[in-house]
Amino acid sequence: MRIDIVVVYVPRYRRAHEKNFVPPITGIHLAALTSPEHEVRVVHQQVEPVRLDTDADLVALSFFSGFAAEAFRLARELRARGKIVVAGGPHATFSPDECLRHVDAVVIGEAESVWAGLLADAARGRLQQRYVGEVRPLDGLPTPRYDLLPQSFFVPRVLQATRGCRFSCSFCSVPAVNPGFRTRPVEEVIADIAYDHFPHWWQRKLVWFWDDNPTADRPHFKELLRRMIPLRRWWLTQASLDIVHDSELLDLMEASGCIGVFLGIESFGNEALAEANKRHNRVRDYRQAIEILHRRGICVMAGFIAGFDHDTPADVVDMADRLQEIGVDVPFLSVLTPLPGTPLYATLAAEGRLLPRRGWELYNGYNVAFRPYRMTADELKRSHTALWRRAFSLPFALGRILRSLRLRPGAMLMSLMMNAFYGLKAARGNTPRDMREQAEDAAAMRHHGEVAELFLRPSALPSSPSAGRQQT
Ligand code: B12
Ligand code: SF4
Repeated sequence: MRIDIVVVYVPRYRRAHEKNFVPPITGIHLAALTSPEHEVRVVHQQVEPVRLDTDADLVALSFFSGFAAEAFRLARELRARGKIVVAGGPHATFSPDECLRHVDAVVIGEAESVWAGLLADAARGRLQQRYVGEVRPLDGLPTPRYDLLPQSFFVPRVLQATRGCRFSCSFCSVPAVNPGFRTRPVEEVIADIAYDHFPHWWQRKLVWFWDDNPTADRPHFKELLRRMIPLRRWWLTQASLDIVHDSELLDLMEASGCIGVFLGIESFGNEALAEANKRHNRVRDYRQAIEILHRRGICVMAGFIAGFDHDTPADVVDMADRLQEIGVDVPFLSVLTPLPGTPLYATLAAEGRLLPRRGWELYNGYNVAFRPYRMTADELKRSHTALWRRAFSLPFALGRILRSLRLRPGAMLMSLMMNAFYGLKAARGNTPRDMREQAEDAAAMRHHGEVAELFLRPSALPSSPSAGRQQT
């Protein structure tokens, strides 16, 4: 069969947004899992259009909740042209019934145990509707098909050394999407890192771990870092703040070429952190933790969330100054989003606080889909936009760039590129889209008026993946 794997994307900014910095791994991983008897292509909608007149027999759509409306539109168009359409990913995992109104089959959970069977069934004309992936050990995963990526991606070598996370923050679906914490054999991760068929030196140099927290199993991660030292790469990852207390780990990170760490700092409010079940973060430790990473020359990227029950609009805007004070090099600013499958979703649904008539397009991390506690939904959106503008204003972005001049070269480069990127966006008024813009776009996608009623009523979803799962 000819197979197109499409990683769905919808712009989240008002105007054009250059999106070829770093690709998702999902498409090229699924392609690597695909038997060579099939002809496979990977389409990243963030950088290229999806061809509805494709000659593929089967189109596999991967999407987050925020992109579900677009995925359903694509499915409708492709099925009208006689294609078999299957769906997978976090949204399909938590909302399989909704997806099945738009696609021929859905994969719930991880694909490794079911993908080959699904394709064989499709080839024989015996496709079933639901395939439930098992949570298996990660041994033997293939190297992602980097050769199928458009060459324009700045950091094409994305990979995973682990899956899952040992924490359970209320707003995060990771514990449900990737249950437990699993590691890949070090040897196999090194094989991915050693892949070198990229045209540009920086593409060969850079490695981006798309893990949730690969540092959770210290012996495994330290062994990996020891093995990475001779490869002389520059690498980036997500991690938890507790890494700063492990000097052996920091030594190895430095020696193996770590240039950037993304920390989920989330909030400056202790009550908000408790509410988020993020008790492993302590506000008083932030500045020192970042300083420790800076002393190693590492660029600190950090995620912040606006809209916890304890937040007021002033607290939200104030985050711009506070993240600057603690020394964050690159901030990522989100609005609290009740993602399906999270404890937050279950709580807000039970409290009747999921806003009706707010479709999945508003579950994209930049919009408000629930009733906040100490402000209105509009106030939260407006204060988030004000936060975003202030945090990426020229003085703030420039200040961060100047401060990062003392970091190691790769880290400095990352800080420079990302701050310049977001700073220029802010200077041009290219802010995250507002709710009306996002909703209007989705309404256009729904032009046949047949997107499920669930689309307008996400509160009808199961709150855990198991509630939505059925055996085939
Ligand atoms: C890497 C990552 C990113 C990267 C790359 C984004 C990307 N498009 O891939 C970055 C940092 C850019 C990112 C951003 C965001 N992310 Co993110 N991200 C992840 C992370 C940590 C790993 C995903 C990954 O690559 N896994 C490895 C691959 C191999 O696995 P996979 O994608 O899960 O796919 C497997 C299965 O799901 C399944 N599968 C997936 N698709 C398909 C399709 C078919 C047809 C089939 C058969 C199977 C299948 O098979 C695969 C193999 O088992 C996950 C957390 C997690 N543990 O999943 C969050 C996660 C996916 N992100 C999430 C979110 C919400 C976001 C943001 C909206 C956050 C924000 N506030 O801005 C943005 C969206 C921006 C964007 N442009 O897409 C949520 C999605 C939840 C949901 N219901 O939609 C997750 C689950 C984390 C969470 N907070 O709960 N993210
Ligand atoms: S937010 Fe980060 S630390 Fe919390 S459960 Fe998700 S991946 Fe783990």
